[in-house]
Amino acid sequence: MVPEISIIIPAFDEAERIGTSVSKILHYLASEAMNAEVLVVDDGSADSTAVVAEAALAEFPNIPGRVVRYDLNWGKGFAVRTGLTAAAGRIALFSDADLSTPIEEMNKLVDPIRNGESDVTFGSRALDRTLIGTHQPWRREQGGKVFNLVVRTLTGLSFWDTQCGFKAFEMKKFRPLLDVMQIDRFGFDVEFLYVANLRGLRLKEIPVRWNNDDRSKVSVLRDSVRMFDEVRQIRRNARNGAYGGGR
Ligand SMILES: Nc1nc2c(ncn2[C@@H]2O[C@H](COP(=O)(O)OP(=O)(O)O)[C@@H](O)[C@H]2O)c(=O)[nH]1
Ligand SMILES: [Mg+2]
Repeated sequence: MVPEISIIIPAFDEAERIGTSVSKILHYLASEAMNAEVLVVDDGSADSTAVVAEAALAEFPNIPGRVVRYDLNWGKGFAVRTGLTAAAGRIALFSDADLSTPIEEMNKLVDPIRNGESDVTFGSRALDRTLIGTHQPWRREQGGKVFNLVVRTLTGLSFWDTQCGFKAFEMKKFRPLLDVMQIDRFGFDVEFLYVANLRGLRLKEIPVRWNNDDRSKVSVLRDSVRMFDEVRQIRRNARNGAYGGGR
């Protein structure tokens, strides 16, 4: 049976968190009787991420699940694209391995795609800040606001939080766009939204619950410098026509 939904979890050195997260997702899918598959993409982890994920998936043999892995760490963007390419579902949703947005929120993203209102839906921490339980450290949260301001200025997109690790796609429309995506690390979310918007897909930013997990894998200094570079690269690519024509 073709799954309706593919859930993709990009994972880099997540041996500590991935087992619990996969279990939570599978319990939820089972309790809701959803027709879904789960794909963990091991982004070149040096730890036992793949083994732990496989063990957790094996506990629900009725839910299709697998680990896709490769040896080098290419970055979250590359990992998510790998998962989307392998996805069989009509709708694909990716979620961070720490489930900062609880999986119970998934229908908020999936329903507008199911009923044909939207093509890309994405979780947001900016539209309703009362939904944030545990906040990120102050510096990181402010950094996020600055980053989103830069994104709005440089790309012309009108969204408030492009970076939440919880996004869903109507795959018939989004799959062809994967070919032009070039950003491998944390700037990929911006590229996804930019290209989808340019190509006329219907995007919707949706407030979701969110809780910071302080075992963050993101290095504020190294990764934010890269992210700003990646946003500038998106602008260059757009100018050079790498993303295809407008509407
Ligand atoms: N840091 C990092 N995370 C990656 C990479 N590839 C995939 N990921 C995954 O991207 C997600 C985001 O990381 P996380 O630590 O939750 O970020 P934060 O909560 O925003 O600080 C997690 O599921 C990671 O396992 C990578 O190369 N670096
Ligand atoms: Mg996280």
